[in-house]
Amino acid sequence: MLFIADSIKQIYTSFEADLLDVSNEDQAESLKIAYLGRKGQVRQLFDTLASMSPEEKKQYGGAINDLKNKLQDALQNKLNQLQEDKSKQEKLSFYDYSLPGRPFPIGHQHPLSLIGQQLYDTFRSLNFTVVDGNEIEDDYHNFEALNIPKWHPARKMQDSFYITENMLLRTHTSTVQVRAMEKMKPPLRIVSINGRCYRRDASDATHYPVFHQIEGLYIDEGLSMADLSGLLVEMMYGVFGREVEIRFLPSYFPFVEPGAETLISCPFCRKKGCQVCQQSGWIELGGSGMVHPQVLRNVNIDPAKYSGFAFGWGVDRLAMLKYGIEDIRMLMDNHIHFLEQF
Ligand code: 2NM
Repeated sequence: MLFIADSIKQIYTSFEADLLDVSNEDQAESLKIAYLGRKGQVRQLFDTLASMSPEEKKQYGGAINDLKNKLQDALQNKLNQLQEDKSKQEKLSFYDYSLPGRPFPIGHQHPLSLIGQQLYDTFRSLNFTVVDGNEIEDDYHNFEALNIPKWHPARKMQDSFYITENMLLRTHTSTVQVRAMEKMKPPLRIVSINGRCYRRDASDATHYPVFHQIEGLYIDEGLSMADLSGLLVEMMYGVFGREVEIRFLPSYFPFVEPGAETLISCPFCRKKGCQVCQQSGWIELGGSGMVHPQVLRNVNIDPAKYSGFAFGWGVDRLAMLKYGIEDIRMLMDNHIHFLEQF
């Protein structure tokens, strides 16, 4: 009765091959009829049992039964899989995956932050300590310590917003330098970047009651304006990516001596003359100078031993120059279409 064992194997292999071709429920049904139906191949095997002895019936009946169960299970798995594929297909046609996605809104850095980052990188690379301080200050740190007593005419030029008689919105970030010098022993290298300052100015395209300063301070033995000049060149390289020249025009600030209005050669035309520098080849960016001995004494630094330089420049002005922004108020208005350009 070996032929029954062979038939079982044969039927199973051909079933497996046929099952691979089944790709829908109708085909699965035909396959079921062909193998497991009333006249199917498995049924026919069962029929051959009729003429067998009881032992043979026992032996082969079980084997045929196993075959039947295997085929039924395989068919059921196939049907389940077809069902699953069908519902996936339905979902796919509900969502159109070929449509372009909705753009994910990514924020933009404010131009002041961009310049601030460039300045930060430069000064960190030069081993400066980055410091900041309060926007609300007392009269002493904003004026007195910086050699600007109550009666001094410089106070007129830096009219402030007062909170009380003694407390005000800082008019510059020199307050930060004063507080740092009170705490730290020289030699010291500090910078405050993008510090908000306030002055009672009428606003126009180049003035606004709120502006931002970068102020640096370097105190050590034997420093001079030449060191200051070199640092400013480096600072401008960080922002414009170009080597500029520095020009000092003698000027007066109560907290420095000598003091200078400080200009750079125009990074756009390299001194040939253009719209940005108004054909002059030079652009004024702020003030600088050697820290006044009285300011050093005010913070207990011996001016006989140490000297230092400081500068205070406008970050708003740098941002306007670099990005061609014509009105300083654009930096404060928070108009989304303006900010999205950066
Ligand atoms: C400027 C111009 C020149 C300055 C001086 C100091 C301090 F505190 F060290 F004395 N900080 N910043 C300074 C010097 C600021 O702004 C136009």
